[in-house]
Parts: sequence; structure tokens; C-alpha cells
Amino acid sequence: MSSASSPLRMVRGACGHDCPDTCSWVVEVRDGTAVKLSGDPTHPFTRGTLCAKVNHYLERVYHPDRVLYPLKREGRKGEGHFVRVTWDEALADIGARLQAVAADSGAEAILPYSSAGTQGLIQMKSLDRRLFGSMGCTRLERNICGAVAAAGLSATIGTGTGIDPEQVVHSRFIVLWGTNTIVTNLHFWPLVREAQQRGAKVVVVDPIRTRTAEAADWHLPIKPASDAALALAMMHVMVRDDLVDREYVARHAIGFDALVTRVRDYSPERVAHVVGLPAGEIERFARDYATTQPSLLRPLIGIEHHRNGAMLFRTLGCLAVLSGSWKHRGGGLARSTHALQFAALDMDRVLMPEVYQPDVRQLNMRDIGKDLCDATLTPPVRALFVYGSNPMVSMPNQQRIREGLQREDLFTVVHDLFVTDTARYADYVLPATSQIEHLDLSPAWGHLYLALNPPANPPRGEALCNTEVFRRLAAALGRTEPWLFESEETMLRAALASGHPWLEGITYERLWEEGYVRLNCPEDWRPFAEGGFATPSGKAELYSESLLEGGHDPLPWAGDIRTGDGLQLITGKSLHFLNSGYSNQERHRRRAGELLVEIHPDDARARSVETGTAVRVWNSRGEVRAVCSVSNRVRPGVAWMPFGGLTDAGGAKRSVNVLTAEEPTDWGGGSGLYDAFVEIAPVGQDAPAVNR
Ligand SMILES: Nc1nc2c(c(=O)[nH]1)N[C@H]1C(S)=C(S)[C@@H](COP(=O)(O)OP(=O)(O)OC[C@H]3O[C@@H](n4cnc5c(=O)[nH]c(N)nc54)[C@H](O)[C@@H]3O)O[C@H]1N2
Ligand SMILES: Nc1nc2c(c(=O)[nH]1)N[C@H]1C(S)=C(S)[C@@H](COP(=O)(O)OP(=O)(O)OC[C@H]3O[C@@H](n4cnc5c(=O)[nH]c(N)nc54)[C@H](O)[C@@H]3O)O[C@H]1N2
Ligand SMILES: [Mo]
Repeated sequence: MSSASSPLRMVRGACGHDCPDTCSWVVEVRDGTAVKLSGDPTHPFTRGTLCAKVNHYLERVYHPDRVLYPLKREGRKGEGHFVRVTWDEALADIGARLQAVAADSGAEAILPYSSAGTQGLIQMKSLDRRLFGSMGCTRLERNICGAVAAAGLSATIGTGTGIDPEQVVHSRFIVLWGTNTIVTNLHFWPLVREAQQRGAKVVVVDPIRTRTAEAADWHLPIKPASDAALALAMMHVMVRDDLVDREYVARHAIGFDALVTRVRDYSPERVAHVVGLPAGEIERFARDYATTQPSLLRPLIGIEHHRNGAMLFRTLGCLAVLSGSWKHRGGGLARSTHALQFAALDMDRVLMPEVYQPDVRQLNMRDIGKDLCDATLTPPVRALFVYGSNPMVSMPNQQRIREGLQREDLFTVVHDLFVTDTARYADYVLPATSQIEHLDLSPAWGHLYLALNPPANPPRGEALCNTEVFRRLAAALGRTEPWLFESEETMLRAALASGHPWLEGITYERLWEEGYVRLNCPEDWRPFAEGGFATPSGKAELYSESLLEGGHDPLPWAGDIRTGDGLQLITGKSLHFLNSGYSNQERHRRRAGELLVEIHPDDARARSVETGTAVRVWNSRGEVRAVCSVSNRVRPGVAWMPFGGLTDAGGAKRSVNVLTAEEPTDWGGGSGLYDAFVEIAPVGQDAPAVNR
């Protein structure tokens, strides 16, 4: 090592990926280059370990395929041929094109499209919302992740969140309900293990024997989408055997008598074939759950991707109320903490909803393919501005999205770090900064720490962060209002100055000093020990008048469990990809290996396929090639494939969203991604040899 090189600088920051953990990290920088990035061992929740992806984050930052300059399309959409242009040229043209669309068809013909590619506070949403909102562009319903869970739970308990996840160490009966903790929420697992070592029982409810299920004390391999039926059967047992916390329910809930009548229909014997579990096992699960206090339900996101997703969450809410577990430290239900973080921060000041044009049309992000192809939409979508999202891979019905993006009369801009599958169809690709190249605040959705992420390094090439792109775009559009040009620091200070007690003493300066700070949530915080639910009635609503008004059953029920021909395809998150991210990187592709479809031995036999057989996986929407893996990790009737991976760019046609449809959930505006049905046959064989 040369002695002339400047000293090593250590910069504390935090991961910005769409993941509950929001790991704190330390970046080591020498001569303007980040040379090492490692977990910050002092962080009480993430404890210095990083995941299989972020361990190699610097490879992503310095990847040869990073987009370093603005690119303009040459050749046909989808071919991926671009030429370098300057930011000024790009923004002048983009500005002029957006203005022309707005003048011609109205600003609603412009669709801004983003998700949580970075989930930092201001890079995810701030100046973009102000700019597009004040122009009157179509408003995107960003309901692909978490909105259904929140809507379903809210119907019962008035919120989509619950207790502080760190309190799990005090639980004695932990149900990881449709969440693959070890893969998707790694840093929660050591706390679960700590509880387990103190005598807690860990149960996993999942149709797949995931890594998490394998590490649990008890795995209930439920049939997909039947969780509400299981929860109702548990309530049946609790009512029948007098295991309901009657005092808690009498004081803090409404609709108990009606619920008692409802759960009569859900005896374990009657429900057994619906949920695919023996009645005796349901009985035992119900009794153990009710009698081992504190008991904690831990769902995250996965189960909301069914058409009855909101109802699945609503019934879990009811279960926690009947058990009275909210009274106990470590009891109740623990889900995303985003609502708590965002309630503490002054988000109105950041988002400025008061400057938005009223009554503009809303389009759901799930429907992007359908909407882009819909010539009858008034106005049709004529310009699309994508940032922090890769809808070609992550949204349902990929063929239709491709068809929409291929439209010659659609003007598309994509701001990203890489030429993603979506970006290949763009007229302009704009280079985005990585997390170590921009300033942000990272509110976690898996815990209650707030972290500051200062830039450790200048951006590579001409990459710009989201906020800077929207400032420059506002200028290109001839806008001059000062609130379109606020600095990152001004917005972050404003967000922190909410006056919320959980932010008292948590200043911008302190965050620079300490890196991360825990919100001032009381140590032993039991949000609903004394009721206080934020529902219309102020009580937990086992019977919901608001649902009735919305045209739903006011009482919990099994929900519309989707059935179909063939195997039900579950496409969950995978270890080596972060949604579609990392799938362009050799290391992660190699580790993920070939695209597998896992099915049960009975289903394999019926289709004359075995482990290693190259198969087609298809339905009426399209087809994906995969390699079959026969295993009893998967229950009969279910096929498992990992979500993520490349399509065009890798030439591998891997995206499982070829097979999913834009099917809405019962309420909450989400997507029934996991209610796809497929057939499987060896490559070269037209029809499966199945006896139905
Ligand atoms: N490694 C990695 N981590 C990630 C991500 C990633 O892509 N990779 N993505 C991040 C994001 S955006 C999110 S939203 C979270 C999601 O975190 P999770 O909610 O934990 O993830 P999912 O894989 O969507 O679903 C979890 C489990 O639900 C199961 N499941 C499916 N249908 C049913 C059902 O009907 N009933 C029951 N009981 N279980 C069912 C699936 O088999 C799966 O194992 O993970 C985050 N963390
Ligand atoms: N079949 C199936 N489909 C699914 C799911 C599933 O489980 N199964 N899960 C669903 C869920 S829960 C989610 S959250 C969605 C995720 O869907 P998306 O939000 O589309 O997620 P990603 O594919 O990770 O795309 C995020 C993009 O943002 C880019 N990015 C990162 N940081 C920045 C930045 O600072 N600025 C800009 N401009 N770009 C940045 C990344 O490079 C990446 O290309 O997918 C959904 N789709
Ligand atoms: Mo997500």
C-alpha cells in the first residue's frame, strides 16, 4: 500500500434497500474510493451483520454496468441501444416532451411511476411528489407492498402496525405467519432465537418448508390463502373451550357475540380440508396459542399477495384480540414499523400535499401493463417517468407491460443505477446514485431505529440522486417555486422537527454524530394493553361497520379462496436477490443458480417429471423455462419459484411475473400475485400428462 495515499475515512451510513432491516453500515473510503463496507457492530438491531447481497454492496456501486451518464435511445424500444448525452440535453428534451404531452392531453397523460427502490425518506418521496402533484399528473396508487396488510389489519385494530419487534424476546409463543424471516428479515431472527432459548416455542405457518420453517419448533404447512379459515377455526376452539380473554374483549372490543355465532361454522373438523391440516393439529395450535402467554403473531407482507389478502390480515388481528395477548410484554402482533416511524416524522412538510392539484386520476401500480395498453383511458398514458422501480420484472403480467412499453407513442424515462429490463424500453435512461453517494435518513420498517446516511463518496460518473433530478427537471419545466428546489438538509431538518415526543432530542446534528438513534418509544411499550384502538369506534372491531359500508362482510370469514387448474404458484422473495435487484450481477446469479420450480413428489409423478428435468411452466398468460426440483418442502398442489431474476437483459426469460395477473385484492388495492395457477411439463411436450 502506498504511503502517499490519504488516510482512511470511516463513514457511518445505512442500507436503503426495500427491506425491513435497514442495516447500519460503515464505509471505509480512501482517495475518494470506497474500499470496504461492513455492518456496524454497534447497532443494537442489525448488530454488524449484513445479508448475502449487501455484503457485496460495493460490487454494485463499482459494477461495470452502472449507468454513469444520461443515455438516449437509439434503435428500437427493448433493444437496449443507447448513446450518451449531457444532462442538459436530456432534461431540456424531457421537459419539452412532458410539456407537450400536458398541453396536448392534459397532465394526467403523464404517469410518474416509483416504488421503494430506495426507501430513504427523501430520496423515496419528497420533491418528486411536490413536482408531479403540483403539475396534476396521474397519481400512482403504490399498493404493491404493505397496503393490503395495513388495510386488513386496520379494519380490526385501526393500524397496520403493532408492537416494537424488539420486544419479541419477551414472547413465549411466536407465530411467524407467512413470513420467511431468515431470508427476508434476517436480523429479526436472532431475537426470535433469543426468545426460543428462553423457552419460547416458534411456529411457522407457511405452505412451503422454508429455511425459517426448518429452523422452527413447529411448521404448519397450510394450503395457500386459507389462513383466515385457520384463524377462524382457532377462534372456534378458543370460544368453545373458554380460552378467550373475556375481560379484555368485553372492555376493548365490539362485535364479540356476532363473532361467536360466525365461528360456529368453522370447527377444526370442517376447516381441516380447507386449510390442509389435521383437525387435531388445529386444536393443539389454537390451545397452545391461547394459553401460552405472551403469544405473538408475526406476519409481514407475503400473505397479502392473495386475492383475499386483506381478510387474512383482518382475521389475524381478531385472533390477537381474543387472546388478550396485547396486555403482555412481547404479546399481541408485530408487523411493519413504518407507520410508527412516519407518524413521528413530519411527512406532510416533506410531501406538501397542499400543493397538489385536486381530483386527479389515480392508477394502480399493479395495472401498469393493462393501463399502458388501454387506448380507451382518457387521457391515455403518453409519458411515463420511472424511478426506484423495475415494473417489467416486479409487476404482474409481464407480456402486457412489455407490449405497453413498446408503444411508439409512449415517451418513457427511467432513472436507475442500471439499464434494468424496464430501462431497455426507455427513451432516456438517467444515472442514479447508489446509497453511499447521497444524503438521506433511513426510517426502518423492521425496527424503531432511525439512521442518517451521509454520502461517503462523490457519485460515480454523472449520477444524480432523485432529489437533484427533480430539482433540475422542475427548472427544465420553467418552474420557480422555492419549494421545488429545497435542499436535502432543509427537508430532513423539517421532517425531524415534528414535535412528536418520539423524536424529542433527536436532531439532525445528533444523527450526524451518532449515526442512528432509537425513537423515544418507551422500553416496555404495549400500545393496546388498555385498548385505545384507532378504529372508528375506538375499540377493536370484530364486527366492522365500515367494512359493511364498503360492501364487505362486517364479520371475518375465510375470504374468497382462489382455486384454479393446475398448481398454485407461490413466487416469494429469494436469498440472493432484492426484488429484481442484484440479478444483473454475476455473483448473485451464480449463487442463485438455475431457475428452479419446486413441486411435490405426487405432482411430479403425475406429470412425469423429476429433479433436473427441464420444464415449461405456463398458463394462459405465458411461459417460463425452469428446472424441476422435486421435494416435499412444498405441499401437494403448490409450485414454488423465486421472484426476481432477469428477463431480456440476461436472455434467460426468468421473470415469474410472466405468469401472474393484475388481480386486485379484496380491499387495500393490492395484487393477488400468489394466486396464479400453472401447469408444468417437460420442455418439448405440449400438454402435461396429468389426471385431473
Ligand atoms: N433476501 C431478500 N429479502 C427481502 C426481499 C428480497 O427480495 N430478498 N424483499 C423485501 C420485501 S420488498 C418485502 S415486502 C419483504 C417480504 O417479506 P415476507 O413477507 O417474509 O416475504 P414473502 O417471500 O413475500 O412471503 C413470505 C412467505 O409467505 C409464504 N406464503 C405465501 N402464501 C401464503 C399463504 O397463503 N399463507 C401463508 N401462511 N404463507 C404464505 C411464502 O411461502 C413465503 O415463504 O422481504 C424483504 N426482504
Ligand atoms: N411475483 C412476485 N412479484 C412481486 C413480489 C413477489 O413476492 N412475487 N413482491 C412484490 C413486492 S413486495 C415489491 S416491494 C415489489 C418490488 O418492486 P420494485 O419496487 O419494482 O423493486 P425492484 O425490482 O427492487 O426495483 C427497484 C429499482 O430501484 C432502483 N433504485 C435503487 N435505488 C435507487 C435510487 O436511489 N434512485 C433511483 N432512481 N432508483 C433506485 C434499483 O436499481 C431497482 O432497479 O415487487 C412486487 N412483485
Ligand atoms: Mo415488498
